[in-house]
Amino acid sequence: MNVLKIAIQKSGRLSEDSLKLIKECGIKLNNGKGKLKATADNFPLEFLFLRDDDIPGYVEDGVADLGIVGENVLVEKENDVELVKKLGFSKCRLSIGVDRNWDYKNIHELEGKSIATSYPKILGNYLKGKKVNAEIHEISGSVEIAPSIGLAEAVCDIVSSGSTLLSNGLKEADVIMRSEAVLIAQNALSADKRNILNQLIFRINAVQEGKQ
Ligand code: PRT
Ligand code: ZN
Repeated sequence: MNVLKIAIQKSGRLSEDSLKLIKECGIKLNNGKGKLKATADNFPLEFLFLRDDDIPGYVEDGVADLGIVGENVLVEKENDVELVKKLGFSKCRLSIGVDRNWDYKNIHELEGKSIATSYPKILGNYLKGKKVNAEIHEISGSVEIAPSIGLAEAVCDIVSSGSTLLSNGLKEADVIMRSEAVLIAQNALSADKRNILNQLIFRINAVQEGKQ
C-alpha cells in the first residue's frame, strides 16, 4: 500500500501548529518523542522531522512527498515544488528594519546602503524590481544586531510582534513579503499518492472551514 511521507519541522516555530493541524485532521501519530520518524495509525502518512531549511529540497528530491514550511523559506530556496495550500499559522512578515531615528519614507532611501539579511534572494529580487542598488550582506543569524555593530545600515528580517527590532533600537520600515505556513508537494506524485494527498486536503479544508 502507498504511504505519503510528510516532512515537518523537528523543533521550532512551525512544529507545534503543524502537529496540531494533523491531529485536528483526525490523524493519530505514533511517535516516541525526539524520534526522527513517525507513522500514523489511521491514515497512510509517514512523518519525517527535519530542519525547516532542508524541507523544500527534500520534497523536490522526493525524499519526502509533502512538507510544511514557511513561505519565506520556500521562496528563498527556489526549489521546484508545488505550493498546495496556505495553512494560516506561523504568520509573519519579511521586513526592512532601520534605526528608529531614521525618517524612512520609502525603499529608495536604501540606494547605496548595506543591508544584512538571511534572505538574500528575496531581498535581491525585491530591490531589483524597485531598481534600488544596495549591498546585501548575507548572515545566518542575529541579523538585528548588524546595524549596532556597524556591519550594515539596515536589516531585512522576519518580524512578528516587532519587539526584537525595537529592543535593538530598530523599527519596521517596509514590508517585503508576508508569510505563513504552507503545505508543499513534490511535482511528480504518482496517481495513488495524489489520491491520498486529495484526502488530506479534504480534511484540512474541513478543519479550516470549522474555524471560520
Ligand atoms: O531549526 P530550524 O532551522 O528548523 O528552525 P529556524 O530557527 O530556522 O526557524 P524558526 O523555528 O525560528 O521559524 C520557522 C518559521 O516560523 C519561519 O521560517 C517563519 O516562517 C515563521 N515565523 C513566524 C518566524 C517568526 N514568526 C518570528 N518571529 N520566524 C522567526 N521569527 C523570529 C524573528 O526573526 C525575530 O528574531 O523571531 C524573533 C522574534 O520576533 P518578534 O518580531 O516577535 O520580536
Ligand atoms: Zn531554519
